[in-house]
Amino acid sequence: MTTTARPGSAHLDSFAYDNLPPREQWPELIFSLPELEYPERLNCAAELLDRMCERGCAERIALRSPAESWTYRSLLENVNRIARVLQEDMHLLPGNRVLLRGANNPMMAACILAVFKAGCIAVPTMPLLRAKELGAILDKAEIAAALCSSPLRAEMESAREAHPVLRQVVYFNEPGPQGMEARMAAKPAEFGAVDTLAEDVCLISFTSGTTGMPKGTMHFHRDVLAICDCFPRSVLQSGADDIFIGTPPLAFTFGLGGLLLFPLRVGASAVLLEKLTPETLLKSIAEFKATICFTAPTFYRQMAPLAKNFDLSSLQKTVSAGEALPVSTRDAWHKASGLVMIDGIGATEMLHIFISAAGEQVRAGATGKPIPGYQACVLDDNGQVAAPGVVGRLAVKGPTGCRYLADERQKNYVLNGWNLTGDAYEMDADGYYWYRARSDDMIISAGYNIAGPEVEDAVLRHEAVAECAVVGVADEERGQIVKAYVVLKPGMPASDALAKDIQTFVKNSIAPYKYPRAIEFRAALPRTETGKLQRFKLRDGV
Ligand code: 3UK
Repeated sequence: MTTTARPGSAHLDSFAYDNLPPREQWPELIFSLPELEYPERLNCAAELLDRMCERGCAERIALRSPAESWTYRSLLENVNRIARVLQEDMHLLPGNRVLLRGANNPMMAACILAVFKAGCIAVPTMPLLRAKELGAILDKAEIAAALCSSPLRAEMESAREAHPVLRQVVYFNEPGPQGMEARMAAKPAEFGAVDTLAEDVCLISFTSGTTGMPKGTMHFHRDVLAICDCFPRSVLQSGADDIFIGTPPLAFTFGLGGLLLFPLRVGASAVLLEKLTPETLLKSIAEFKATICFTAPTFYRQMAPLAKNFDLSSLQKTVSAGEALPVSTRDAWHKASGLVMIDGIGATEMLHIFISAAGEQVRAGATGKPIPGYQACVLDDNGQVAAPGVVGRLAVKGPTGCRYLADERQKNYVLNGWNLTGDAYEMDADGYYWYRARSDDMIISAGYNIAGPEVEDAVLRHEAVAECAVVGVADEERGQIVKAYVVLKPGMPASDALAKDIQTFVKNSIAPYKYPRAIEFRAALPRTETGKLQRFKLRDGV
């Protein structure tokens, strides 16, 4: 092990420093709000736990699950005990990476925070990943230690067999004598946070990349707090009395922020639930009297027709992210719940949401404006700032930004200090940002540029349609044609006549050249664990 970490760093293992992109390839970082002025030394877990307890939150509920409620004090004590297990039993050093595996539950949350507090680097992974995918992450981030929730043991063990780099695994939610809970019981409840630099890496989040090797995005202690001090303060305006709920896994930064970091930052509470369906999420909102919900657009779409069966009177704010929010879904949710959806675009590279709007500021169809602390622009093909109304590449910067772990693709994401998210966007004269498509999802048919999501929104308005994905498929005459994959509502039989009817319906609502020349009915659409449509699979005919 080398010690080339930067002077003052708490990292005794310099892996993160050795594998950050060179400084000149980082995006520009801007700290334009007073709340973003952090001290040079900062441990984000100490800020979220010790400081909150000192400020009088100790007896408030931090985490809830169907089985238990943890106060801030009990969360702090459990985190301290786990941090001791990391240091004293597992002999981990600051800077070591720790793989984390588990569904959303209080122990998973505590393990992530304990890794931060011990100055190690958390590498949370999506619960559904298989041994092969885990192996790629273990090798890439050189991970020698893992904390894994007991139900995920089988896949963890096969990854371990194939990847000797992983030397130790401790299981949590595990009754056995070697399990985390038994080890914790033998530890005192105090632990002094490792005195990290604000710029010491504490989190490596792997993207759910659709193609190629997954990319590890590296984030600092400061970044973890910066996302809490941006979107939740200015747009969401959450406070200590809020009860957060939702579906995204804690291993996805959308969930890590929305269901753990944001609530802790303000002394609020988070409901952590495993394996939610639209129905059980609605039921849980009613049961836990949740006030803020985070999930993906398709979940809201599926919840809308069921909402009337539940008491959602506690619910005040709903956040949609992960993919574009079709206006038809925004409308359906508004009709069902009375709530104006807060759409927000975020990215693993940026850690969380950077363009959004709430309440009166919302313009249906637009994602919103850059949130305070972030700047955005649209770049044309020459890398110049495009005029309002011109579709181009979305570029953003703020206090957080892309730093890939040893990856050539850093140069594709960061250009002249801007983060390029890979999205085609348009800014209007009022500064609102309108999502068009993923840049590589734009369809070019007979010379026309067509954005799939716009066609999807038009198809989704048809009364027989439950879900829809639109892609370009190769066509000799037109280069590409627009093809819609459609899931029908229950009880709607597929037929050629219905396909024709949907085509006519779309032609009547948007420019006719955009209508889907081909329609295929499917029982379901391919999606990632985070609810994103996998359009590439449809293009490849899977
Ligand atoms: C797309 C959206 C339109 C967009 C994420 C909130 O999704 C998150 O991170 P990922 O790395 O994907 C990033 C890409 O997803 N996208 C996300 N939100 C929207 N497109 N409208 C939206 N509202 O293509 C973006 O580049 O998986 C979302 C918070 C944290 C996150 N990591």
